[in-house]
Amino acid sequence: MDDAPKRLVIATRNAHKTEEIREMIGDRFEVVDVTAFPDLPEVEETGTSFLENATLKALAISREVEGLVLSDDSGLEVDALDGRPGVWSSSFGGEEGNHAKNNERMMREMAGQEVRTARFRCVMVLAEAGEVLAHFDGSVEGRVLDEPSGGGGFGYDPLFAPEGYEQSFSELGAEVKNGMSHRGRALAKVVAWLDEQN
Ligand code: ITT
Repeated sequence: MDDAPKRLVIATRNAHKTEEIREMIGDRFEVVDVTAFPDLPEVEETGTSFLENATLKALAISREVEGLVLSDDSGLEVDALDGRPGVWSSSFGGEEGNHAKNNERMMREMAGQEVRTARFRCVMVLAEAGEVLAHFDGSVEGRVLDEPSGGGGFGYDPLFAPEGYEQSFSELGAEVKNGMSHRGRALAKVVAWLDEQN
């Protein structure tokens, strides 16, 4: 019998997402992301919802690589900003994937704002051979801090304190974050679903 872990391809170019998923999923899967396949096309995120974008990414990559593909579309919804940046979280500061600029704009827009509630959302889509198998979601409530704090994590982590905590996700560290995060919650559903199939 072949006991080698199955490969799970994460349809992302964000190494932080890959690392979090790898840490959380343990040794049942060999986790790789699209950076392991230099010839794969860039997937345009033209959707207006997390589910649409997660579906676009999962389908496009699963048409190109063998086996199970998992995508993650995620972002921060801020109540005082009417839910922005949401699906546009990654380019909020004007430059795709520039976390420093994203956080600068967040601080600017939230300066003096009393209502600071927000949530991270994550939608994951599992696909194989160009077909969606299932989708999953997770969210975590919290608030936007006045100033960034802590050096861990990525994206808006230095500015986001989950409900019940004074510290940001960056200060709390990977284990605490993964145990309650939008991504952790969505991934727990993915794992339960995969377990049911076996
Ligand atoms: P891929 O599309 O290649 O997966 P991406 O980073 O562009 O990578 P998204 O389009 O899903 O991914 O945008 C997610 C953005 O939302 C991300 O760049 C951060 O700005 C923010 N974000 C999502 N999850 C986060 C987390 O756990 N901590 C901090 N910020 C997060």
